[in-house]
Amino acid sequence: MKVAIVGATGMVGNVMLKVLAERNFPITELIPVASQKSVGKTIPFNGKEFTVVNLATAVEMKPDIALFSAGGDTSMEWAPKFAAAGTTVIDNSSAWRMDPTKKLVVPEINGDVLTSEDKIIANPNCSTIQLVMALAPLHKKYQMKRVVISTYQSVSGTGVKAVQQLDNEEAGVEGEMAYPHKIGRNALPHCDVFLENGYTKEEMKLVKEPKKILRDDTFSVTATAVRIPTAGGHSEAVNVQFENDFDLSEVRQILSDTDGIVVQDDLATNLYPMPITAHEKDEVFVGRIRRDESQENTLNLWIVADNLRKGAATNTVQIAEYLVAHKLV
Ligand code: 2RA
Repeated sequence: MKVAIVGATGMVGNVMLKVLAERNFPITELIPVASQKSVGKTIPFNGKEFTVVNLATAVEMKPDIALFSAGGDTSMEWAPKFAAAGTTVIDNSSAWRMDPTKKLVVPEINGDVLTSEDKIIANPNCSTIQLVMALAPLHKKYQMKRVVISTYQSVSGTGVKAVQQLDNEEAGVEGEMAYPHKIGRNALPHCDVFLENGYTKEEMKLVKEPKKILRDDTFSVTATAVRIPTAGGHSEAVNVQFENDFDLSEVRQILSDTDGIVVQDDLATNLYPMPITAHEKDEVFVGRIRRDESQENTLNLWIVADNLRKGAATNTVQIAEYLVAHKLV
């Protein structure tokens, strides 16, 4: 399999390379793609060195699959060019996610929507992936009615500049600001840009993407996305009301039995998910499972995952694995 990594020198691109190697994805040729300033550099992969090329050259090399993490503008311009050359694109940006002609996929949930005709496939937003991984099996059993989410998102979701801002603040040195305010010992209710309705783009991703992935728009969602000074992953406090009542022990069992989910929930030993314990893992961790005593049929959950792995690179590679396993590429 000839595989291009568009954005190979970025944070998610680097994690993609790590995950591809860890999972022994069947790569015969790697095509690292980056901006002109990186062209000609080499990137190590599976004991070999591969030379970085620009986008136009990568299209001409006709990769079988191109994993994109290079921003929405690059995806909008270049994904169709790769697709026209016969490449299957799996894109991490928000560019194609809500396009009705494109699939938005978490393989464990809706991999079955994929066909060999899909040449541009959207990887959901990181905070969406961890949310639906936990909610999908519960929705199937109890039918969601309304979901209220508060996120606590790592600076790594913003990118290198944001991680550098936090490092600089902690080191007491001046540097470029990724955020409008200091992030150290702070919390910013501001992930991505504000929209006309007062929500941020990040919050509207949480409102819209789960309905497409779960193929059901009968439930409602509201969200508040908050940036906090952590590095290891995104956390979410989730309050979900179902149409039907549930049994807490059955909820735990359903989650424990779900591939990709790890329940960490033992108050006697202070066991609950945390970014520092989710860091560099591919599972989605669920804890603080308890009934909301203020409203019928309603559950509170705490969900944590590494936003660069299952939230981005690993889910992307899992989509590629699904395509290969089902002979769709
Ligand atoms: C964030 N989910 O955390 C967005 C993009 N990675 O900023």
